Amino acid sequence: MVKVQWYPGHMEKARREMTEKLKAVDMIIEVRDARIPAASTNPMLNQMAQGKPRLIILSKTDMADPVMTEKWEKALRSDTCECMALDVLNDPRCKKKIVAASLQLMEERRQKQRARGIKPRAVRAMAAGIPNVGKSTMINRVAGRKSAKTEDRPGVTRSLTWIHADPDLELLDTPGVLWPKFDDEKTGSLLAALGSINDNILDRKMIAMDTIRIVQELYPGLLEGIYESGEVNPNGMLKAICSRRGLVLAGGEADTKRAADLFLHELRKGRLGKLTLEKPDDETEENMSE
Ligand SMILES: Nc1nc2c(ncn2[C@@H]2O[C@H](COP(=O)(O)OP(=O)(O)OP(=O)(O)O)[C@@H](O)[C@H]2O)c(=O)[nH]1
Ligand SMILES: [Mg+2]
Repeated sequence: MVKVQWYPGHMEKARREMTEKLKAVDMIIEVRDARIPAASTNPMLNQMAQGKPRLIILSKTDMADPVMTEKWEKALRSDTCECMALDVLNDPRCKKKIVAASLQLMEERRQKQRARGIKPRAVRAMAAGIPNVGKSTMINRVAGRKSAKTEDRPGVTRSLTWIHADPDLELLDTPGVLWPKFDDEKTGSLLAALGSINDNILDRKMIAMDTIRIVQELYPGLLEGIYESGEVNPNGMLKAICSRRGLVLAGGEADTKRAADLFLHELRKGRLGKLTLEKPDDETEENMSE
């Protein structure tokens, strides 16, 4: 697997500002990509959040494997953590669900305030997560207007901004933040494959090959069917893409670099089907003991 890392100065700056702002925050809304629910969590966030109630939103569920999404939702839920999978872009019930879940997580404290005759103020939640998972899109959905800038590339949001999204919920938009060293190379490859790492610094052919291997393992036969290839290794798959899509260099040689870009593009846009590239731990263990 190829080794990737992306931790530019603006992320370290954002991390510091987020730590500072957390004092004024009641809870965290952590947005993760439903297609990679483990790789898309930032371990630094756990240290920063220090036991604040958390709502995990698995975004982009419209492109994830529904069976796996349900398993992940269950696996990630705990006493202090609610988890919901959402198509943040299209689900019309987004706002209602997110506001209700946030109020629910803060209910105990709000109840105590009411008992003391205090009218609870709006819940203040920090939207946090790695780049390009849909934090700003989620905020816009709750606000019902385009308050935060969104774009399909990592590193769009650059400053921390409070948005009065709902009378009951104020949301702090934050820049996507990664961490200085990924635990393993697979995490880096998955983050790169789904567009959370700046493409310009990547060896995209290596990323594509790593990802082809992962997809072949989890969804045997899928790519072979789509690209009409036999059972081939990742480089063979890139060559099959070249011949299906007519990607040839001047000398007639297969243009595997372009095939890699095309593959990553189709994967990111969900055109290869609803795929989830990681299984919850217990699933993996089950498989191992079989
Ligand atoms: N299909 C689909 N696309 C989504 C969903 N949520 C977000 N997107 C898209 O993902 C891209 C990134 O969304 P943003 O809201 O800018 O992501 P972000 O987490 O704020 O990114 P940074 O500010 O760069 O950290 C945009 O092109 C969105 O339209 C979703 O649930 N489904
Ligand atoms: Mg953003």
